[in-house]
Amino acid sequence: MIVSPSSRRLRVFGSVAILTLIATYIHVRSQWDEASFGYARDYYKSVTSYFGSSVYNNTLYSEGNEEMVDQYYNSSNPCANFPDTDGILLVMKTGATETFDKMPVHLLTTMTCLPDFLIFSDMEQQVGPYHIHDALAEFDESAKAHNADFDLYRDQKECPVSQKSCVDAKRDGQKAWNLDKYKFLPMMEQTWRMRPGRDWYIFAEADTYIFWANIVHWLKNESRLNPREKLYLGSRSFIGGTPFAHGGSGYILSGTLLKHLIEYHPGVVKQYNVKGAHECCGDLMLAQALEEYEKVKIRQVWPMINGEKPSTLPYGPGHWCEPIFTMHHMNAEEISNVWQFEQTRKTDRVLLIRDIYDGLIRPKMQVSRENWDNLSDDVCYLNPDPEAQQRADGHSRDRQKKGEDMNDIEKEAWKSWENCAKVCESQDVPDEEEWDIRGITSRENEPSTANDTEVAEDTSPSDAAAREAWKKAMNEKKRNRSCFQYRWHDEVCCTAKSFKLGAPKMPPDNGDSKAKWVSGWHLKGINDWIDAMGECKKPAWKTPEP
Ligand SMILES: *[C@@H]1O[C@H](CO)[C@@H](O)[C@H](O)[C@H]1NC(C)=O
Ligand SMILES: *[C@@H]1O[C@H](CO)[C@@H](O)[C@H](O)[C@H]1NC(C)=O
Ligand SMILES: *[C@@H]1O[C@H](CO)[C@@H](O)[C@H](O)[C@H]1NC(C)=O
Ligand SMILES: *[C@@H]1O[C@H](CO)[C@@H](O)[C@H](O)[C@H]1NC(C)=O
Ligand SMILES: CC(=O)N[C@H]1CO[C@H](CO)[C@@H](O)[C@@H]1O
Repeated sequence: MIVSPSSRRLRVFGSVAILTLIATYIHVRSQWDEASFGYARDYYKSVTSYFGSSVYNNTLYSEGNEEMVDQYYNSSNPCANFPDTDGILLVMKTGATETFDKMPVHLLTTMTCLPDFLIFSDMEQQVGPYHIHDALAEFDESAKAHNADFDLYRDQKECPVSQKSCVDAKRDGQKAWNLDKYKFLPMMEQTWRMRPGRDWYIFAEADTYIFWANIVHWLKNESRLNPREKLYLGSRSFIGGTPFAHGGSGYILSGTLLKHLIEYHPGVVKQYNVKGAHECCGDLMLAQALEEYEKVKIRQVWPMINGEKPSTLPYGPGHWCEPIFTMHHMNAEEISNVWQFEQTRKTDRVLLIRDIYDGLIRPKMQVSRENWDNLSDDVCYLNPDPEAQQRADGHSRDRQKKGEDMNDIEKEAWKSWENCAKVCESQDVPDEEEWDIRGITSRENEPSTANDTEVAEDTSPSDAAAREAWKKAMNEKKRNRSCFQYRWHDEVCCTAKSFKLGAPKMPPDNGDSKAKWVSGWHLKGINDWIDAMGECKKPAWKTPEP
């Protein structure tokens, strides 16, 4: 081998340099050990002891939920009460433009306790140590090339900066939605290939929160469902008469069903990739594929699998003693809060919808809020004047109570928010104390019986029985309430048959008091209803409907 003088010089120089580096390293390392690292360790110790080893004030603890949650949040052992998810796989779907907004909070909360999961997107991505798979990687190239829905897919790969910067500049959220439907079936195929043979596959979106303790307990113990059967479970929606499991609420496939769909029908993914151009939504297409190839229809698990979040859930009849499995439209802050709620609950019994209300919503309820939409829109009262009817939105118009069905209070309800509030007030039921006042009056009016002194006794058996009967009837009425809250805006009064917190609403530009949104909660009626319902004796698990 011929070595030129200059390269020999380089080699000598290189060796000297490396030797020098090693010597320096050995010399300095001993100092690091005592100095920098030691310093860092001591600093860490002092910080943790100051805060009491990852124990913090529980920011959810507030007046009204002291009975529900601990005052302190001990975050040192988050997975202590996490269920054994053996045999169950989570598959979460997101999109490249939102991955970094939505995924980190999952990775900081529930996913820290999951031994395994898959994340799919419309581009291969990496978030810290977590890999995001491109659901569309194997999509037929020629099918992609001639499909405008794939513009975003191509643009994303060209984006020289962060996806967020590229997409913000275009303000084109619709494109991510158009692309989303193509991910569902390829995702099924890749999931089965990468993680075959699980009992259950839970599919969710990046804005879905999963209550793991409940869903695992139900799947493994409570539901009596057999994963050897072909099962497709979710919250049922319809498009064009076809029932399907709403994707954002999360849905569940048994391993057997996924195996059959993917292994026994090799053409299904390709066929639906083509079909995608003519269908609105991927969750619908999945239902179509399951029906076409496996004759399997969705089984309804709502309201346990749920499309609302704590602030929009309609608490009340049918949404109270039911356990909750999922919630949807959850932003990162909401996900973190619900996780913290689960972590700081004082009990580990099954989490019911009413617990969400008691722990997270009740402390926020107040008599009224301005510039607020409480989502009251079950029954509406409008100005009967034709012009006003014309002005109102169709939704409120369609939900009007018929003139002849209205009482006097309801007839006036559109005139002001105060009038609107009276609709709920008018359903109030007298409290038990009033029995004594009323009871005496009614007894005074009774014809006197053989022994007057006995009638005056408040404790006579017949009297106690009457009191009980009255109480029962009043309780019945309390539970039967149909107005819990109202919203008034521009001569439209709407009331709701459930109670929910809702969301802020932009104040009107012109300061017109008629245009202002006022939302109110009839707290007495809500609390009466809650009292009349009593404790939930046991969780109202729903049997999946065929
Ligand atoms: C915890 O909350 C209390 C009051 O509730 C407050 O005085 C204290 O400073 C808080 N501690 C920390 C570490 O924020
Ligand atoms: C916090 O939890 C850890 C682990 O469960 C426990 O060892 C520690 O004592 C707890 N700290 C407090 C202050 O309760
Ligand atoms: C679920 O069932 C298994 C066996 O059927 C049992 O060992 C386990 O304790 C049950 N878990 C719960 C939370 O009931
Ligand atoms: C409950 O309400 C319905 C409809 O509002 C009514 O028909 C029924 O009589 C009510 N029952 C009681 C016990 O008040
Ligand atoms: C979720 C919901 O029902 N939102 C409604 C709130 O109120 C406005 C105004 O009536 C409606 O347009 C929304 O649909």
